[in-house]
Amino acid sequence: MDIITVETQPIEGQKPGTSGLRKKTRTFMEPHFLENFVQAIWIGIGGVQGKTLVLGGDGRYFSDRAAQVILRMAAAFGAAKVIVGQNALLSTPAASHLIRSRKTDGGIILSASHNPGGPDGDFGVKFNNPNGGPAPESVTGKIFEASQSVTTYRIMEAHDVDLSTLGTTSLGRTEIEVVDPVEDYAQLMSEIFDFDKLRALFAGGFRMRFDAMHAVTGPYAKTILEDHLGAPAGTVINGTPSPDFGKGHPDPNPIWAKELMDLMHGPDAPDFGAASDGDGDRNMIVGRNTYVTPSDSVAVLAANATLVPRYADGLKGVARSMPTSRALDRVALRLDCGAYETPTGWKFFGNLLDAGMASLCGEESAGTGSDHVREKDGLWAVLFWLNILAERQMSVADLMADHWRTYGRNYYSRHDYEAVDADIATALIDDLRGKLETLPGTTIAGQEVEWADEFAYDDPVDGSRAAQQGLRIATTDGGRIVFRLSGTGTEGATIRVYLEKEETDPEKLGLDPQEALSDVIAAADAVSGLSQRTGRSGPDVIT
Ligand code: G16
Repeated sequence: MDIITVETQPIEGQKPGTSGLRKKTRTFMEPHFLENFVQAIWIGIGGVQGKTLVLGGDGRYFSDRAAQVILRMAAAFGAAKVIVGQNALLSTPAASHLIRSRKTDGGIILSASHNPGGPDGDFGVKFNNPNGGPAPESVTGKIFEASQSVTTYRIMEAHDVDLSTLGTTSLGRTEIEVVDPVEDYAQLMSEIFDFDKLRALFAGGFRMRFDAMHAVTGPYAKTILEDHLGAPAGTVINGTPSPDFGKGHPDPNPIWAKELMDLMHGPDAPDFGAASDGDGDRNMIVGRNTYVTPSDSVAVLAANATLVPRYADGLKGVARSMPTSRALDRVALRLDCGAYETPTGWKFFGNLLDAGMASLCGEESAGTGSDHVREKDGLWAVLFWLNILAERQMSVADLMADHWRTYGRNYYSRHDYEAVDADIATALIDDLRGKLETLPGTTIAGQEVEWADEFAYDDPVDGSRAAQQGLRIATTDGGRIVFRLSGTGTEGATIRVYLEKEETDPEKLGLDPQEALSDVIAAADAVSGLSQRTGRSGPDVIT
């Protein structure tokens, strides 16, 4: 097997975003695009010679080809070993767990998360550090730098490695171990949660639907929910991963998981519904006629954490991304534990988790996780909810009502404007940034501004600073508007507007969120001129 050196030149647009490099699949399939980026990763992490890596992903279109290229490039660079999920499948949290439990030097995850797959969909490549978490900006910066000066890459000429058969083979001197993608992860879940209690719950007739959205969590959910916990066959729907996610959009929110939402709001709704995304790190929680926002979900998990064996002694601290609602802060106040506010991006939680400052984290973008891995974890969140429901023996609706009575409610919604002309979106943010200073004390659409700023984060562990992480406007009555541009889109720009309003009046805890937020929504439009500048009459997605 020869190692060849291929001449190339830097390709524009290889700057990792919120979570690795995400592009149109066809872009990744262009000559040298993937290879250049992998070469940049190897350089950015200081080489892979003698190292052990994990490799896997959500099985989307082009993953099989990309995995073979990465294996041949790892071999060409002298990697000692690559641990690969069977058929190159590994959910993101399972990959994180494997990186940690096998004490490897990191791993590569092939996924564009919740974005659609297929030749006309999206693809992505992300490097995770030895702690199992997404590489921090200090590393992604080096990878980007390397991508800008790459002129050659090395690759081994070899036949495809058989990734369908479990066991160990080799590629040149590099050992390739193909592992069951589910086994270790399922074991970890059984150590965190009270599986006996969950078995009893299902044995008692508790009905649940888990929508795997034709993505990676299908095999994980079937094994854990149906095989280990005894949920009836058919509990998991859309459970076979397909390269184009059944031509769907594997994003677990009320828009894209409509099949599940309709079921949960229908006459024969089961007790509990949940969904996960393309790579298994996001989750949606829904009870009978009750959708739980991700911001509320993490607050509920924190408030009830001691009911779960792993967290029985309490939480070390909690963390949320800045745009996530402050419902979690209310819980932290009562628990008297540390509460941290980080920029959007799971990578910012890594240091807090590693330092033992936080043990539970959550984001408005349907991500919840803990220190059991260093990624957010969809199925873990679902099992956490099940464990709480098994202990508290009440419906999701009653649990939420009880939570809001105890802590107050943070009405919350995110409005997304997708595929906006990038220049228009940038100008909108720039102009708003320019007038933030003048806003305090003024009234916008009936809302009095208390303070306004641009969020910057100083990491309390390593002192690094992340600037320009979103524009915040807070109103005197406990409302908050946040504007930022998404770092995961692949087409034009996505403007995200995060809307929040606190409510403690017991009479006003059961409103429809869009109704409760109508003043804040009007103020957001008035202060930014969003609808006028983009020509849009409303958001593309409301979550
Ligand atoms: C990624 C990040 C999350 C982030 C989300 C949305 O999630 O890991 O931390 O909240 O993107 O980011 P943005 O608002 O910049 O689009 P995932 O599930 O896409 O990997």
